[in-house]
Amino acid sequence: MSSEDTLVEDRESVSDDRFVAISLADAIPNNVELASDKQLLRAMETWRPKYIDWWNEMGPEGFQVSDVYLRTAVGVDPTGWAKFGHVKMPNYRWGILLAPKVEGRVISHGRHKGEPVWQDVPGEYRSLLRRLIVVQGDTEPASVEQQRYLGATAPSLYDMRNLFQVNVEEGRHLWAMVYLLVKYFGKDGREEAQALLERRSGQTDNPRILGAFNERTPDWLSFFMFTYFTDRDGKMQLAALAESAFDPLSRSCRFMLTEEAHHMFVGETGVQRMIEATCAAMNKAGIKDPYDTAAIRALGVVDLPLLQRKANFHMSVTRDLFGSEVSSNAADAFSTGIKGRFNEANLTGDDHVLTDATYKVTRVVDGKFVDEDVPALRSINARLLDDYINDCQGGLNRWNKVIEKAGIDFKLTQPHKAFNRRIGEFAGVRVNPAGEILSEAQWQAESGAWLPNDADMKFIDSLMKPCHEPGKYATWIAPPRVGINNQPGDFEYVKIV
Ligand code: BYC
Repeated sequence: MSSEDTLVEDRESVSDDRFVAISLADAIPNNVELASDKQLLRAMETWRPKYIDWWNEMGPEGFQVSDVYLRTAVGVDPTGWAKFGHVKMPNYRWGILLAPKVEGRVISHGRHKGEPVWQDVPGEYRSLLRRLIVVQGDTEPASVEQQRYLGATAPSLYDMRNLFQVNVEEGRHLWAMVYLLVKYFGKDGREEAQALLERRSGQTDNPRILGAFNERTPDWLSFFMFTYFTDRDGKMQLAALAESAFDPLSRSCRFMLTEEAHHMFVGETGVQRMIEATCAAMNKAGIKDPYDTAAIRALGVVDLPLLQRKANFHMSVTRDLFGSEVSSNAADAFSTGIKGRFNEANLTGDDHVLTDATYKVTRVVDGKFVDEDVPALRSINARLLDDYINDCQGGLNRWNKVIEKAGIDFKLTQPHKAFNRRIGEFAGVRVNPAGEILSEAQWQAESGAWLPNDADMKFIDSLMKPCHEPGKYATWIAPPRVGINNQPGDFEYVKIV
């Protein structure tokens, strides 16, 4: 039975109206009653072939005709929203999926707190809302573009499949934002939807909007770090947008968050499996010193200090994605109710309006770090960044447990908040991971010890050899504990054509 047959069977056996009304005759699966909204349907049908052209041009290079074991959303409730089956990526069922409507939902924060949420866009907030939706939407195709060459060097079919799963879901997240633009922003929205397919990650004349999404993702270490650290910015930003007074945005983001969780799982377990391979190889060879780089690299595994440098790079670049710590844009987004804080509706201890509240923001004053009380409204980005840094720590703790269990004396840490920053309070200040402010000369002399250096990149490049046989893994990464959807170890996740 093909995966498409399975989808038909599921739909027919389910009468729960929370399920996506998926019809294989429809090009666009959705739970927004697309068929009855002719204008929207027409706009989405016009956009869809352009999206497919973009996917074919900028999506995963070399594997578009291969059958990939993908998870496809077929409903939006927790019990049955996903089905697995081999699919060629261009045939993936991208669609428009919103989390179920919460009846009686009221605005959780800002000057409209307590009023009913909006089902349409208030005219006065139109451009602010559109800007945030465009920025969010822009990151999604950007990440697919950044990762498009990685299939060729995948360390296993399992990892290759996870890469492609992440890619198709980022594609679907673009659909989610395009739906909002096209449905609620008229001609401007349609133009923005088109522009989302035209910008290109890393291109000088028409780049993606945010810095980190123009960086290269040249190797699998970058991919795993990106999916752990940068997708976690996705989690934080989507969670903040899920608090939005604009209910369709909130519902879109709530469903996107369920997919984001898998991306962070790929990142966390990817890094963990690298650590496992390194520790096992070191122990087997009787190497105790994690800084015995030459000996460790000769074993075909990644030394732990290099993992730290890679993590430092991705953490610092991702922290820039939170914007300036002190920002009037962020204050506006909060006061209008368009974007909340992380977990806004459940926060206790303030009035959720924040007119008189303050928040401690770390700043550089006279060459020293000081924690200053800043109006809380203007510190919304600083607070989300602090929440993000806390949220990152869980994975580091779990990785460190693996290292400790292996008896190796090494600990992965988060660098100081100000390390290697280009946006916000710390742009233009040179700071080491320990949080000491440096001169430019000191930075130039020492930063190769804190960020991936040329020798590191050369070594990583030497490891990036494909391992595409079912059940086999590259030396530098341990196999996963369980297969996707409990498949056996030698399962052919990607049938390479
Ligand atoms: N690079 O007051 P400012 C994800 C711009 S990731 C370049 O400092 P604001 C995902 C800013 O746009 C989550 N430019 O900050 C993960 C503004 O420009 P305009 C993506 C930057 O506005 C993995 C100017 O500087 N979602 O989903 O408070 C894979 C001054 O802005 C940067 C969102 O980010 C930068 N790093 O906050 C796939 C949520 N930072 O408008 C997907 C939506 C700032 O003056 N976006 N600028 O021309 C937002 O909430 C806000 O736009 C930001 C910036 C938090 C990004």
